[in-house]
Amino acid sequence: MKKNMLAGVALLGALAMAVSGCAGNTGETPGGDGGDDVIKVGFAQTGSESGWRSANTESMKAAFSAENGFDLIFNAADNKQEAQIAAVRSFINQGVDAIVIAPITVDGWDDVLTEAKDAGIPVILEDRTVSASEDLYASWVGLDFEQEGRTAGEWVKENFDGKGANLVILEGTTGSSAALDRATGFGEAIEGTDINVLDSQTGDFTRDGGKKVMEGYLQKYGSDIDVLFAHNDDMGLGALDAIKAAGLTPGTDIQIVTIDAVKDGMTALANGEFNFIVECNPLLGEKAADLVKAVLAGDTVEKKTIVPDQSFTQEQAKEVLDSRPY
Ligand code: GZL
Repeated sequence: MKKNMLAGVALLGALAMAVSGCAGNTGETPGGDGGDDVIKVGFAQTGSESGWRSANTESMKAAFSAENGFDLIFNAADNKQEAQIAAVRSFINQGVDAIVIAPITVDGWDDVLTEAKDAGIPVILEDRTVSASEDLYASWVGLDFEQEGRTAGEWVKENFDGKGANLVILEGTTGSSAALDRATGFGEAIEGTDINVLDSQTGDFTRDGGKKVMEGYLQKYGSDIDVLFAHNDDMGLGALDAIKAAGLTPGTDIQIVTIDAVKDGMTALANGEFNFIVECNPLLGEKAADLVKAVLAGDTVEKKTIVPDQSFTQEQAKEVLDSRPY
């Protein structure tokens, strides 16, 4: 009887450990050299809306690789925030060790970030950021979108102020920190100039969106448009098709300034179809992975890490095009 009771107690103990997830948990900090130390990470990407996004996804997958000690669960939300939030909830239910998010829009994150915090799962933001309280995420690594917009605006001011120039704008995804902050920086830079903003609408960071909105601008304003500011290369590349279809020459009849500096954008700049590009570095994977490991190890990390950007003229694009990493 006693023997059976002891066996029963041992079995219950083992079951209790298995249920609580302690089974096999040696109590070691995740992120060691394999086995139980593998760090299980859920990454909620925006989608695949642009060349920049593809480069960012590639960088993240390379950094969160098995050989780097990760088990990555990847989700691309097709640029729909509700799908992205659902993905984060799924990561929480799967009991991942950490969650990384490239939040499509700034608002709407408080509830699911609170759920992750209550579940004891740290969240790292990469690329864009959120309006939720900073205590709901461990850290953010991204770019200075306001400065990117300001740099683009300073170029427009330098080249068009005092000429009564007409400007149209292709905005990024509505409510995204990239679009909001770029608009703020750009607006500050051209304030007080005689540059006339004819129109500003979202093309959702996609080529198709940029083409469709630019077609509308050309129908409405035609050759009165002197300069286009596109919040990313892909919308600018879509606008090229519309400008050429209208019998106008991009880079000459309509000068174009964009943000990102992906290969296709830099090619358009080098061949004279674009006039100026402000870089937005998508290679954030290594920094995001380092942040995850540091947070899980209990290290103190910076709340914000800004990755530096640069800008390019047509001449500079010709020089660097073949050596560009993305
Ligand atoms: C910027 C990023 C933006 C890019 C677009 O960091 O969020 O989203 O500028 C991308 O190309 O779609």
